[in-house]
Amino acid sequence: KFVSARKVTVIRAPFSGGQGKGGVEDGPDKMEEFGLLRDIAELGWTATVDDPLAKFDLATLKADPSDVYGNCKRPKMVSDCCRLIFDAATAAHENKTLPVTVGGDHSIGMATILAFANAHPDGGILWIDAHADINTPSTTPSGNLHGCPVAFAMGLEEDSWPPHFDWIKQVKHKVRPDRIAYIGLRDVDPGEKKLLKELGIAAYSMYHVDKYGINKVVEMALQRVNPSGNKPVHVSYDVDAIDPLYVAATGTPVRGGLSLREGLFLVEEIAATGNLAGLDIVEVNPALASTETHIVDTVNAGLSIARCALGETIL
Ligand code: 5AB
Ligand code: MN
Ligand code: MN
Ligand code: MN
Repeated sequence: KFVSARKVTVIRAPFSGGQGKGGVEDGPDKMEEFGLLRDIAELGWTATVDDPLAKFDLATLKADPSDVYGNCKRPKMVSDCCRLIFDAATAAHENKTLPVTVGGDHSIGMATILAFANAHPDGGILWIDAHADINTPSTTPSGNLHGCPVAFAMGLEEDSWPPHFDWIKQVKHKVRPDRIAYIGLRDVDPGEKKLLKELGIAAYSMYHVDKYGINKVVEMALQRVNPSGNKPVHVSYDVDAIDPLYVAATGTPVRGGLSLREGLFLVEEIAATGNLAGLDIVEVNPALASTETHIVDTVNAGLSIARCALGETIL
């Protein structure tokens, strides 16, 4: 269909410039150490690995104190890296492979969902997260660009953008507000709430998961972003959507999240539609664990998300 014969492109995104904490750049290495490529192969997929940021010295770029614009932190680093990830994801779509982008912080989501929307203008996006990540440079309370990727990919409030992001303005098909839905929200900033309301974006918070159950929520979300049921779907999965009981090693944990099973069920459901055409797994930060168990649990949750997305079923 949208992806030919079980081919994935694993896009490594060992990137941490979208937020201040160190360690999230080790996400791809840890996921690979725990068997990401083995698991992909065991499920019958052929993987090509792309490492678009390999040419950068990311630690030096992150330490550059001059890379600020207004209150936005590291706009040049985020933009330069996202542009390369956008190109890698675009190539993966052109080759009819399934891009699986492994972060790294969630700022790289601007690149992957923009590439998806541009390659599949009629596709739908699910953003699985405790946070809405739709702050603009004028609403961001932290200046951390991992809280802003959805706004950039939608082209919201372009006048407030650091000029580094001008390249996004040239991308033909942006993310449409009626083609993205959230699941798992529980920490949304005031400016974000206003944008979600104004734009009429489908947002299923933990309140809705409690009220309707995860099965109904996934069904409603898919209905919103893919009403015909036959268009491609991209899943941008921030592991902090899952409760910190199961996923402790992440930068911005918020209690009261999805259970591990709810978090995996929703990917199993999307995989079962046969429409999955893009996946991000982000915000695994092995350095933020206080015990070895935290690292093992968090990385294994990331791997389980990947396996469920690629069609693993319990029976
Ligand atoms: B994450 C916050 N909304 O903008 C902000 O982990 C948190 O990619 C953003 O979802 C969290 O700084 C970004 C307060
Ligand atoms: Mn594609
Ligand atoms: Mn988050
Ligand atoms: Mn996020």
